[in-house]
Amino acid sequence: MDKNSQYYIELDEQWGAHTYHPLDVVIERAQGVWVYDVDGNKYLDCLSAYSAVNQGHCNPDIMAAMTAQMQRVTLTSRAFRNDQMGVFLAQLCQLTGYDKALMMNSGAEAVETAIKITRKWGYHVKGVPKHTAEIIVCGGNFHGRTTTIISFSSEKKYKDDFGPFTPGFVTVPFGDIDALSTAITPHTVGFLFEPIQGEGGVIVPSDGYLQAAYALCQQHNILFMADEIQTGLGRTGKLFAVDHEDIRADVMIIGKALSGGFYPVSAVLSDNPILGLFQPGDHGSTYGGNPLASAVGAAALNVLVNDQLVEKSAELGAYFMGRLLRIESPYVKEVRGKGLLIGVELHEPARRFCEALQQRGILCKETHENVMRFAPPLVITRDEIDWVLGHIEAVLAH
Ligand code: IF1
Repeated sequence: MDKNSQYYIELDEQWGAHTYHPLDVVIERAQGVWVYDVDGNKYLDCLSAYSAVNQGHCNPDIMAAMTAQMQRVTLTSRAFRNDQMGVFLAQLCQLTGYDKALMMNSGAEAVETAIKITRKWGYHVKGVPKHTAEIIVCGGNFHGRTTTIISFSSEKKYKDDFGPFTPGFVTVPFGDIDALSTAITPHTVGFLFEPIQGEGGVIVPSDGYLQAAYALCQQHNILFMADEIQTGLGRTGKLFAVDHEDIRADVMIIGKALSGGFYPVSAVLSDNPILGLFQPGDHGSTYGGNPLASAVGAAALNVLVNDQLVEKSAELGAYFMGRLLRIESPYVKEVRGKGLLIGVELHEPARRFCEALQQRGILCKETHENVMRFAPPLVITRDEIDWVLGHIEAVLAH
């Protein structure tokens, strides 16, 4: 029997929990910016697995490092040491300018880790009374799916059926510096934010907001906690999106592209006075810091640097955005973003436009109902962007 898309879709629907409503495209292989489905169609991927495959699908350098390490040792657990983790952490810290890093697996785990270390810092360094720490978060945030993280989600769908919730979080509107200032109390230990809200609909705060928020945090001895799981590692045309405002997070959270899509690798970066507070037994993970993840992460960073993907993202992103801004379409409300993280907000639901692009060989996914998100792998070429733009223009024209 010829196994077409429908066959696999029915398997998913019967045997899997229905936590997603994906486009009906069943991918069987991918290379660089291109993905291929089981029906023989080819698509240019403008989602990049939510920015996890910044280095391009099945990047050959990362693949070589992964297959080599797989044949040596994959998992030791942290009960023993391995010869890969420290080498990778040194490389990561030297690239990013932090004293220390702690590896986790998923993005949500890294966010949880950041919350724990920030609370510990609050009790041990700032002197906040035990179990009264508050972390300020932003409306419209997306930081993951664990029970603590959804406790401060403002999205009903992510939260409503899953209480009781973890206390200790205060929500302010994203981009509103006065609201942030008002929310600060003697119990505030951290301010957790995404420099550009991805799930929120590619929301870019106004220039100067993050700098002002950083200044407030410094003034009140509050840790500035950047979730750059999606925006980090070149996606926005800088290594980190906070670099656009020349500020540095006290606690930096990364994931996704840290492995280039081969394997879940996330990390929390910080300095000795903060991350140095963790003591044996405070935190851990069976797979966190394993040699395979370390080898993959090291290769993923090498590709980012050697292939100058940060610079490419800045240059090609500016070009992509410039052309999108020139589209005259009755459907388009706003074009926004930085680097190759671009949102096109429409006056109506974006799904039918995404489906029209799929027909033309381009994969993208709507976010927040009305926003088309374009975030291709950073290895995309200008010719490929031109080709994508031709189709976007056509789809938005009528
Ligand atoms: C899903 C969104 C993107 C993230 C930020 C932490 C995490 C994510 C800023 C958690 C994850 C993903 C998860 C994926 C959809 C996706 C997403 F639309 F939901 F918001 F990328 F835009 N912080 N984002 O963006 O990382 O634990 O998943 O590794 O379906 O949940 P994770």
